[in-house]
Amino acid sequence: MKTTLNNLMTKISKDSKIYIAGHRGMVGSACWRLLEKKGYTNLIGRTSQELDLRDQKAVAEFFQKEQPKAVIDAAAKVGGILANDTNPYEFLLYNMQIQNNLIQSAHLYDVKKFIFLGSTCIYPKETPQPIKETDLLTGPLESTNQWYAIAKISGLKLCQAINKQFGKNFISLMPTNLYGPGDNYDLETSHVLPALIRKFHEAKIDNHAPVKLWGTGKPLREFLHVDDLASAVFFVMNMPLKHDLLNVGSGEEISIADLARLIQKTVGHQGDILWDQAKPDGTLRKLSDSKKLINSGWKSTTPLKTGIKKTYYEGYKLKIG
Ligand code: GFB
Repeated sequence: MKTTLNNLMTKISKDSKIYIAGHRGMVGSACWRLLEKKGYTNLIGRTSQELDLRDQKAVAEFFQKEQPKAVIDAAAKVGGILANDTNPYEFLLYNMQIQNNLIQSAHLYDVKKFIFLGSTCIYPKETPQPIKETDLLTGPLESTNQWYAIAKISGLKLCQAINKQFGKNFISLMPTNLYGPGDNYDLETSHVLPALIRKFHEAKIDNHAPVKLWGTGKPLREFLHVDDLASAVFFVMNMPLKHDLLNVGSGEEISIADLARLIQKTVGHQGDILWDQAKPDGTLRKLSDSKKLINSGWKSTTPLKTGIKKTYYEGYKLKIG
């Protein structure tokens, strides 16, 4: 990365204007909470009604007026395996539109630090584990999420192009599967962890009815609490880094079947678990190698068991009342 001394020295201070794109989503709101707690006083956000991020002109006008010094790009069309598989058009197009508009405006209006968020599904389906940043584009993608992955790859490449050509400091973070407060509990579009919390909770209330889960239960996943991702964003925002693409993971891997048992126990469901093998498994393993970020000084602090308990009692149960 060709980063100028000027950009490396740029300090984001507590009164710097920081725009969090997607501030109402799970990731954006976690970043907002953390920055507010750390004493940052000039955070700005816009709802999708106030600013359509797919509208290039509106985004450019917003940047021209607001002149943020730093941007956290947590705005994206996201969803679980089925949503990805059934809406390829929206996952590819909307994500490219949103990120292109944000990245281009951030470049044109001289944003000093831009943090682009993606996911470890950008890496090839069959790749040595744990997955390193250098594994990018070394093989074919997983078919269910290739649309989202290609959008995110193009976003990180655009950030790298800006760094290379203009000496800027646009950093891409690729977190593993996230969960936590503000997650999506819609059973058709959600990721596995919130879906399982809801399924086990509802089945418990329904006299411990059997719970039907997707796939075989064999795939392995790595989960990261969203507050840990927010701490990585905060870390990266304040650090001059050599790298412009970094994985963010907990290093804690679990099979979907074991995750199901863990959530079942946390919720207190005592019925059977059934597997609907007509639903996709997705990639069989995607454990990230986050050594680059960890060696720079960041680490995750929420063990999965604790995070699930917190998400169930302080997130889901409060949400449903
Ligand atoms: O979290 P998830 O939807 O996404 O699914 P991916 C993970 C695994 O859980 C898959 C299984 O093997 C699913 O078959 N699973 C079992 C379930 N029961 C359920 C259920 O009720 N709901 C869901 N959703 N899954 C997504 C990508 O992949 O992860 C995105 O599609 C993104 O692009 C995101 O990268 C982080 O981990 O397979």
